[in-house]
Amino acid sequence: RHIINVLLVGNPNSGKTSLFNVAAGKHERVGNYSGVTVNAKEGRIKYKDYIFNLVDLPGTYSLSTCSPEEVCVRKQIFESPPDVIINVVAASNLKRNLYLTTQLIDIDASMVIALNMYDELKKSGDIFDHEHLAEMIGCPIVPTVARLGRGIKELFDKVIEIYEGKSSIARHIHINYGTEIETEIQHIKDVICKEDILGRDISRRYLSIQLLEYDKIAEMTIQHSPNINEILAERDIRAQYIENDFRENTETVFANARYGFIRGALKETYQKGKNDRLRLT
Ligand code: GDP
Ligand code: K
Ligand code: MG
Repeated sequence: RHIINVLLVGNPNSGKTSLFNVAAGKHERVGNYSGVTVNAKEGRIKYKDYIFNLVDLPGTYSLSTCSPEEVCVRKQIFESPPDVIINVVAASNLKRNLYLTTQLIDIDASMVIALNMYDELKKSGDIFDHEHLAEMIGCPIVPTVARLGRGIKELFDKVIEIYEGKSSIARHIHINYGTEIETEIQHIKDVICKEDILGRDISRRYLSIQLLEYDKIAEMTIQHSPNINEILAERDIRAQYIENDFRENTETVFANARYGFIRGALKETYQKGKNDRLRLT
């Protein structure tokens, strides 16, 4: 049997540990507060022709480098790259949860989204065309109710499809940050491309974005590059252009662009339901 390495990535309280427990038959503590999962936990699942090596990680809102959780998740993604990431997204709080998703898209990870807490969404009466969103972002989205074990088989069926390269909607897409920013990203990418400094599977585009955001781990990634000085000088110039244009620091500019993408995507796919209107009046 082939082994598929799968990583659970998502916000705190999105239901990662519940999903891990129900899929791997474990009994890790779940709780409606953050910080229950502090270390990576592993479980094995036999399903169809495969063995899944499933890893549960601490929750994180982004992949910037502010918190120990974020550093832990990034380390896991880049130092032991999984075959497939399951991005657990709480349907009850899409706007916030999808922020991390935009970063996973930038990484160009092989990914399936578990649209968890689907019961909460149903209860709210809101209508979410998740199939449309899936097409927009080129990544399968599977509704799940981890607490009740619903949708788990369907989720792992999609993981297999992605792994086998048979997903009909999986595409490499990236968030379009707009012409000005895209131009600056390209300039840095070009400098990085001159030397193959990476030797591992990390998207140059993502690295360029992170350098523009003055990300410390990204800077460490290029520390042995023969042209590190050239890359950092180019970064400084390009970041300055962006900051002059937008009158904000680059981190804020990228964050705003990501939220802008999410707002646009949800505007097309998400409709407040009757229940909500009743509650408001
Ligand atoms: P984690 O922080 O991402 O590991 O999330 P947990 O698995 O600890 O779950 C956080 C809380 O959400 C717990 O109280 C779970 O029982 C609850 N929960 C998990 N999945 C679902 C679901 O699909 N629907 C609902 N309503 N609650 C869920
Ligand atoms: K939790
Ligand atoms: Mg957990």
